[in-house]
Amino acid sequence: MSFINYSSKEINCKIVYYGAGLCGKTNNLQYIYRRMKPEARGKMVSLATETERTLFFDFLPLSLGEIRGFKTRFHLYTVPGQVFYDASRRLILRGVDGVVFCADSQITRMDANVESLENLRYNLEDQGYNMEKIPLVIQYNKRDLADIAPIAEMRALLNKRNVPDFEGCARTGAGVFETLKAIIKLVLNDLRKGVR
Ligand SMILES: Nc1nc2c(ncn2[C@@H]2O[C@H](COP(=O)(O)OP(=O)(O)OP(=O)(O)O)[C@@H](O)[C@H]2O)c(=O)[nH]1
Ligand SMILES: [Mg+2]
Repeated sequence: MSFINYSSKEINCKIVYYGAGLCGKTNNLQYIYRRMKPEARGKMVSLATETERTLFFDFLPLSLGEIRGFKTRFHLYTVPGQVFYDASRRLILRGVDGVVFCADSQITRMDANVESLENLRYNLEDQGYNMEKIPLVIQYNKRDLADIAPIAEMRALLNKRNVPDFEGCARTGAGVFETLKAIIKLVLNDLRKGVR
């Protein structure tokens, strides 16, 4: 739920990067962190194992200037993709305003992508959100690898709602800001309409 504080003139929005294990969610946030000006970003917090798998979440707050006199902050989170961390994913989805679904383009990961998208639907609806209405953007990540599925195939499988989608390579940063800008735009549109 976007948090609008009228006395301090602040808007806070929460964006969650969701997707199967190792699809590249943490790499998205790391790239954003590296490229944002220090005055626009807060500290990035990562709770990860030694092998860099996200254990609980990553968190990166961004200050994106003012909208009609309100300081606007976006709080970016990633969920842990590993199947057994479902309780954490549910917790992190609380109060979400927009979701980036990060898909792994490798052919061998298609089942994991589908499973993760279904898990997102289940967890959102469990908390009273409508999967068909929540601001959603899809990123087809790891386009730099060799054994990847064609975009048309991934679209047919993962983007039935026809939401904005982008090819990406989170390691080099390709598509990362396009994805972020698109989800911010959708969240702000909803905010303007007073949906949330
Ligand atoms: N080749 C390639 N590798 C990538 C890309 N994005 C991420 N990786 C690699 O994939 C691995 C996993 O990336 P993470 O960003 O940690 O994945 P994650 O989705 O946060 O994984 P969990 O925290 O386990 O859910 C790392 O070794 C990354 O370097 C990409 O676009 N291309
Ligand atoms: Mg991670």
